[in-house]
Amino acid sequence: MRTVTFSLGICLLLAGPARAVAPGVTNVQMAQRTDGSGLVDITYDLTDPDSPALAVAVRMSADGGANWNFPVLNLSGDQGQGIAPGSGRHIVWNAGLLPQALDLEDLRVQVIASDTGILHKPHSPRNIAITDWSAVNWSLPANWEKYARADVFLAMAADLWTDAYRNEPVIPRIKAYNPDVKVIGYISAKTAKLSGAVPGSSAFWREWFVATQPYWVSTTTGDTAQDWPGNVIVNILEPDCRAAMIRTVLDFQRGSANQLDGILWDYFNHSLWVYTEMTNVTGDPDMDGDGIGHWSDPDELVAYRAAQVDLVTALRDSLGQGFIQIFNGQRAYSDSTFAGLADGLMYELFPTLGFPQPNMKNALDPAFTHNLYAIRNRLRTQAGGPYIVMSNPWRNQYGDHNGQVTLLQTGNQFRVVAMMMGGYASWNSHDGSTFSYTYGWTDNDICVGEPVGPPVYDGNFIRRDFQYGRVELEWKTGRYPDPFKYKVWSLGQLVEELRVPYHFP
Ligand SMILES: [Ca+2]
Ligand SMILES: [Ca+2]
Repeated sequence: MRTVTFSLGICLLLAGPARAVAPGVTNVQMAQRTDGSGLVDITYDLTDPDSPALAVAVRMSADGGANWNFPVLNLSGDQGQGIAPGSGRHIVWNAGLLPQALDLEDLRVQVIASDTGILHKPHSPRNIAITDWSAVNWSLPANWEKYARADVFLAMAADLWTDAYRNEPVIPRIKAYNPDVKVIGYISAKTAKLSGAVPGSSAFWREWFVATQPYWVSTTTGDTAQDWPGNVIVNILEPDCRAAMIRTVLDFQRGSANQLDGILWDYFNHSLWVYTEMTNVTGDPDMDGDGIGHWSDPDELVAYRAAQVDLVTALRDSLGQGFIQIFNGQRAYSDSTFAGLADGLMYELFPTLGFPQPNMKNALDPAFTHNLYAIRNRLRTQAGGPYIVMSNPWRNQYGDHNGQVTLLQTGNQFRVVAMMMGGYASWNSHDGSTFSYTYGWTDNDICVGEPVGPPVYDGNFIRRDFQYGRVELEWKTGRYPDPFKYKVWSLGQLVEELRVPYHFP
C-alpha cells in the first residue's frame, strides 16, 4: 500500500528582471486520485502574452517549503519544453511507479516556467559548478537565466567587468533567478595579456596590462618572459606589482555594477610553469634578477611561494573574510598550509593533476595523504565554502568492440565524486575546441536531498546515503577516463547508471 498525502500546493512566479513579459504560474493544485492508481494530478494556469511556448519544471518540498529538494520522478503531461500558455494545464505524477512507499504529511509543489527555454529542475545536493571562460553575450536575458542554474559559476572577471557590461548589472540579474549562486571571476595570478597593450581592448585587461607593465619579468637572456604565447609573466616578488594587481581588482569590483562573490586565482604552482613549445622566448624566467634561472634558483622559488601567500592575504585584507578566493594550480593540492588560505580549489583537469595513478581512485582513497576529503578539511569555511570544483574540458569517448563511439558526460562522472566528498562537478559543452572551458549541463538532473552520513567503503565499493536516495560506486581501473561504474538511486528508483558501454537513461 502506497500512501501519498498532500496538504498544500503553492505556486511560484519566477520573477525575472525587466524584459519582455515574464511567464506567470497561478492556481497550482495537487491531488491524489482516490482510485488506488497511485496517480497524482498537478494542475496550474500558465500565462505569457508574448511567448507561445514555455519550459515548465516541477519542484517539490517535503519539509514545508524549507527545501525544494524532494525528488520529482515519473511525470508526464504539461511539463518540459514547448508548453503553451493556458488555463488548466495538467501534469500527471505516477507516484505508484516508485518502488518505495511514500508517507508524506506535507508535500508541497512548485511549478516554474521559463520563456527562455530553461528547465529549472531540482538538483540536490547542491553540487553543480559551471566553468565558462568563453565570451558570453550578457545582453541576452536567456543567459542570465541559464547561468543562474549553477551553484557555483566560474566566470571570466574581465568580461563581466569590461566596458560593455561594467555598468550593466549582469550578476544581479543572474541572482534574481537564483540568489544562492556564487559568481567567481577568473584573475591571473602571474601574467598580463599583451592584447592589453591596445587601448580599446578589454577594459580590465587593459588596466591590468598598464598597472603591471613596470614589473614584467626578464629571462636569463634578457628576453621578456612569457608562460604562454601572448602572456607575459609579471613579477609578483615585487610588492608594488602585487599592490598594482590588487588595486586593479578593487577598481573593477568597486566600480562595476557586477560585484563578484569571489575570484579564482589562475594559478598557484610550486614554481612557474611555462609552455614548452613556445619558440619566441629564449632563456629561463629570472624573477629576482640574479642571473640564475627560476627553476635553478632555490631562493627565488622560496620568494615566489611567499609572494603567492602575500597576494592572497592582501586581497583578503582589502575585500574581507567573506570574499571567496578559489585557487587553481597544483600547490594547494599538496601544500596543506597553503590550502588553508583558500576557500576553494579548482581541479581543472580532474583527476589528472594532483593525484598519482590510479588517479581517480587516489582522489577518493582515505589512505592517500592528499585525497579530496583531506583537502576539503584543509580549506577555509568563513566564506561559505569549501568549494572544490572538478572540471575537465577533455572529451571522454568510449569506443566499444564494434567501433561505436559514445561520448560520456564527464560532469556526470564527476558528480558521483562530488556526491561522495561534498564538492562541485563542472560540466563542459565538449564542443570539440581544444582546451576550451564552456558551459555544459547534465543530461540528467538528479535530486536525492542532502547526505545523511559519510561514504561507506567496502572493498571495491563506495556507497553514500542521502535523504531520498543513494549513490553507489564500483571501482574498475581506478584510472580516468574509465575509473568506475556507478548507480544513483532516488526514492528506490534507479535514475542513473554508468556501466560502460551503456549509459542509462
Ligand atoms: Ca514571455
Ligand atoms: Ca633568479
